[in-house]
Order: sequence, then C-alpha cells, then structure tokens
Amino acid sequence: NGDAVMEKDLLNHEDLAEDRGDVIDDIFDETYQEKEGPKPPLRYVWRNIILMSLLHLGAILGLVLIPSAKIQTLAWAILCFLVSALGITAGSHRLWSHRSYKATLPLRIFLTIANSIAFQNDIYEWVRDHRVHHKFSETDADPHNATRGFFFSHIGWLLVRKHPDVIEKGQKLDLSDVKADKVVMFQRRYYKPSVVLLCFTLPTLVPWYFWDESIIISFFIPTILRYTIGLNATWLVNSAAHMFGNRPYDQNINPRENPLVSLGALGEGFHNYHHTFPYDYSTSEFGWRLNITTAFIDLMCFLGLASDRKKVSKEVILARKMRTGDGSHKSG
Ligand code: ST9
Ligand code: ZN
Ligand code: ZN
Repeated sequence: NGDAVMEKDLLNHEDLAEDRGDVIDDIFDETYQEKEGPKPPLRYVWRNIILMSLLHLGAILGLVLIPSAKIQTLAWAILCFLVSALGITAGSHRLWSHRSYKATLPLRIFLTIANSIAFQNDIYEWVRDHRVHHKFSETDADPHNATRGFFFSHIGWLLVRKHPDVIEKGQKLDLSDVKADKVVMFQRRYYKPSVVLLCFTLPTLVPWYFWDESIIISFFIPTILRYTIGLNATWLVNSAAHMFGNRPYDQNINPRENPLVSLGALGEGFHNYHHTFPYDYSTSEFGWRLNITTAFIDLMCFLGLASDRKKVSKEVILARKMRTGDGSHKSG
C-alpha cells in the first residue's frame, strides 16, 4: 500500500514536471554524495563583513529615529517593504525559481522592479543559488547549508567564499528558462544602477520631496531599516525555518513549518511543505493564511496578469503526510 501511494506521488511529480516544461532542477537529488576528507578552510570576504555590519548599525539608527518620523514616512517604509518582498516571494522565488505559475510581461516587469528594490542579487543569480539549495539541500553544494548552523545559514554564507561544490553543481543546473526571459536578463545587465536607483535613491527621495521629511530620516527608515528587515525576514527562511517547527509532510528533511517566519516573510515559512512540493504556487496547503504572496498571485490571476497556478491535490498531500510526515498534522 505504501508503494502504491509512492507511485501516485511520483506520477504526480512527473505530471507536474511535464506541465512546467522541463524545469525540474529544484527537486532534491538523493544521489549526490559530499566529498570525503577535510572541508576547505573558510575564506572571509572582508568587504561584505564591513558593509553588512554598517548596514545593521544603520538599521539600529533607523529604529531609534522611528519616534521622530512622520506617519507618512512610516507608511511609505511599510509599502516599500511589501513591494520589495513581493519581488522576492512572488518574483524570484515562486515564479522564476520554481515556475509555479505563469506571469504576463507587465507583471514580470513589475516583479523585476520590485526585485531590484529588494536588492538580493539579480534574479538570475538568486534562481541559480535557490535551485541548487533545493536540489542539494543541507549538503556542501547548498549555498546556505543549514547543517553548518544558524549563523551560517542566516547571514554567514554571504560573508565567505562559496564551497566549491556549490559552483560545481550549480554549473550543471538547467537555467535555460531564466536565460530565455528577456526581462530577467535585462535586469542582470543593468543590475547595479537599478539597485542604486530603486533600493536606495527612490525610497529616500519620496518622503523628502513629497512631505518634507528630513533627509536623514528618509534615508535611515524607508531605505536602510526597511532593506535590513527585508534581508533578515528572508534569511530567517534559511535559518529558523530549517531548524524550528513541525515536519508534517516529510520528517526525513530539515525544513520546518514555522508560522512566525511566514508572518514576516509573506507566506514563505511553510518550509517543510515547500521542500516537499516545491512546485506548489502557494508554498502551503492553507491558501491565504499568513500568506500575502498567495493572495497577491490570486489577485494577479483574477486581473488576467497571471495564470497556470500549480497546486498539489489534497489527496496527494494527505497520502504524503501518512507516508513520511511526523504525525503533527493530527494535533494541529
Ligand atoms: C541576499 C540573498 O541576501 C538572499 C537569498 C536568500 C534565499 C532565500 C530562500 C528562501 C526562499 C523563500 C523566500 C523568502 C523571501 C521573504 C521575503 C520577505 C522580505 N551555481 O557568488 P560568487 C560561479 S543577497 C553556479 O561571487 P564567491 C559563477 O560563475 C544580499 N555557479 O562566488 C559566479 O560568477 P557569475 C545582497 C555559481 O566568490 C562565480 O562563481 N548581496 C554559483 O564564492 C562567482 O560567484 C550581497 O550581499 C552557483 N550557485 O563569493 C552579495 N555561485 O555570478 C553577496 C557562484 O558572474 N554575495 N557561481 O556567473 C557575494 O558577495 C558573493 O556571492 C559571496 C561568495 C562572497 C557570498
Ligand atoms: Zn530551504
Ligand atoms: Zn524554494
């Protein structure tokens, strides 16, 4: 009986894979073996260590300045956070990394602008690192391998050179679909100026120009603090949601269901579900619950700007829970 269910599960994988074209390079590869012997030594990247430290100091100043800010400035900061976050969740994550739905040109342009506001590397690089994260999860070839601890998977991985296996395995990924997307390649080409303009200049100038906010507050709250919170909310998916929470879908993998992370990361904390069914556009079986990104994609479909949402059926989810889950779904 277990075999029958597994077969069904596999069939479903194939159906969906076919459905998405041939993007299957986000499915876990069980055959990969880490190399024997000592690990290569850490090579610190001091430029990043210094810039990230300065950024976080600046964010603390932003926090201190909140009581002196105008209410419109705080609303603007929240708006910048939400738009930039959608550029990551609905954009580089659910659309471009996993192809879990289709987006029209206007929506892809919007998501690319939002993505540059978020400044988390260009979409192409984000997708490459993210597919290798799914395919070789919790191994040397995973850029933010959570078995190396909370700090490494949170921010440490951005402060050192990559493990050679990340690059070796990453080079074998099929990225033809992102290479073929002209919007993605345009962003890659003009990435630096797009970040200067959209992540740093625009969020600072709007409050200063439109409601006479001080330039200091305009810079440290909607720009520096907002950017830092966006980064940390994202990184919590790699750290906290790989360590704390239940595993109702697959208890053999590290990623967990973490509602608090979902709250901050617009629905991306249902991470045991997501690593089990990476092609599901909702990254959870619970629709809009703690999941603004799903509501956003549904709205885009309603407006005719998106289509072809991939969703795993309730039967397949239940069968998978019974077969590999930790049983926690019964008490929840
Ligand atoms: C940031 C990204 O924060 C965060 C991503 C998080 C992912 C989250 C996943 C969770 C999903 C859910 C989303 C939730 C969202 C919630 C939102 C709520 C707000 N494959 O990298 P380099 C090759 S970024 C194949 O320099 P080093 C390639 O040839 C923050 N090849 O390696 C490459 O050249 P090119 C801002 C690969 O020297 C070459 O190697 N950005 C791969 O080891 C060199 O690559 C920063 O802080 C691969 N995977 O340096 C910058 N990787 O690119 C941080 C590399 O030309 N990064 N190659 O093709 C760096 O400075 C460097 O990458 C480094 C490593 C120092 C970390
Ligand atoms: Zn993960
Ligand atoms: Zn993913």
